[in-house]
Amino acid sequence: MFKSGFVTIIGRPNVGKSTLTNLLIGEKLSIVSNKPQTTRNNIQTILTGEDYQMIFVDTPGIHKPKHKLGEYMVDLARDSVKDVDLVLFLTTADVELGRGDMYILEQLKEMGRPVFLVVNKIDESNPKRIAETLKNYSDVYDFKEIIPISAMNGKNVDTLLDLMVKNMPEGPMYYPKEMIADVQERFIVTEIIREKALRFLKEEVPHGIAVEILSMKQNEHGKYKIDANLICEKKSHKGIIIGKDGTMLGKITRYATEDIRKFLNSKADLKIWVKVRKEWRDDNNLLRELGYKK
Ligand SMILES: Nc1nc2c(ncn2[C@@H]2O[C@H](COP(=O)(O)OP(=O)(O)OP(=O)(O)O)[C@@H](O)[C@H]2O)c(=O)[nH]1
Ligand SMILES: [Mg+2]
Repeated sequence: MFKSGFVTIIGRPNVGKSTLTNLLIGEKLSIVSNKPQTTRNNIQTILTGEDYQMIFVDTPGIHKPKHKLGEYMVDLARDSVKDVDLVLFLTTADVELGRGDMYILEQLKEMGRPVFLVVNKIDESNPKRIAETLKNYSDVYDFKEIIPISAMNGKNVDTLLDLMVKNMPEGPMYYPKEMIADVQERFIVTEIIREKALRFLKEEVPHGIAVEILSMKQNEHGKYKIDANLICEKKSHKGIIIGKDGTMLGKITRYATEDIRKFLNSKADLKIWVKVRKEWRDDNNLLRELGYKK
């Protein structure tokens, strides 16, 4: 019997949803950073085994939105639990069961789908804390399974995968078996650039950043030429992003180019221009242009 289905991964920002998604498919398609609110779109990846196919949906972290971009992100995450076969509710081994988590659990209760509690980052916690966390959560929700994991070192991820397959209904192969994602190359390239900006910039600057690909073409030798805008919210941010003598922008460009080459498996030339668009995170037209609006 062939099994298949959709699995959505939700939770607070920064708990490791994208790290887990990448680990499950064995390829880095979702960007990861140590700053909350890294993921802004629902990202579909596909894992096909001998007798199953699962489509994972990595979602933006659920938080209290402060602008229209945030509202869009939280709506996406919330909508992602509709019509799925299984929900992975990801959290970390904090003894505190916060209001953010409670809010998500309330929503899950209403939709009545099977939910696994996945407690991530056990590598940086101790057994006592982990045990307390598992208890606190199972006191407030009737989870189908409870699995402590580390998406960083892979601990227990095999067990998680087995349990997910076990819970998939009988179903068809939705995508060709060699396909690992339902996203465009262009999208991944913008995300790689944004990831480097998130990594190297500090405080509020990285959160106000968006990336727009102006052109992406391959020449006759197969080399990619990519021009991109890095959009920020303030003139003062522009200065920080460019850095003294262009060092910061140089660094972002260099690291992004390296990952883009690996991802496209081809040579690539990347040029980035920094643009200021005041309050783009609250501007419906700009949000739409940047792919952050339905
Ligand atoms: N120690 C440890 N760190 C982890 C683990 N999983 C993820 N991280 C780190 O946690 C941070 C956040 O990871 P992400 O995968 O971006 O988290 P996310 O839930 O997708 O975050 P948002 O997209 O902002 O909602 C990164 O610095 C990861 O390297 C883990 O199992 N152990
Ligand atoms: Mg993420």
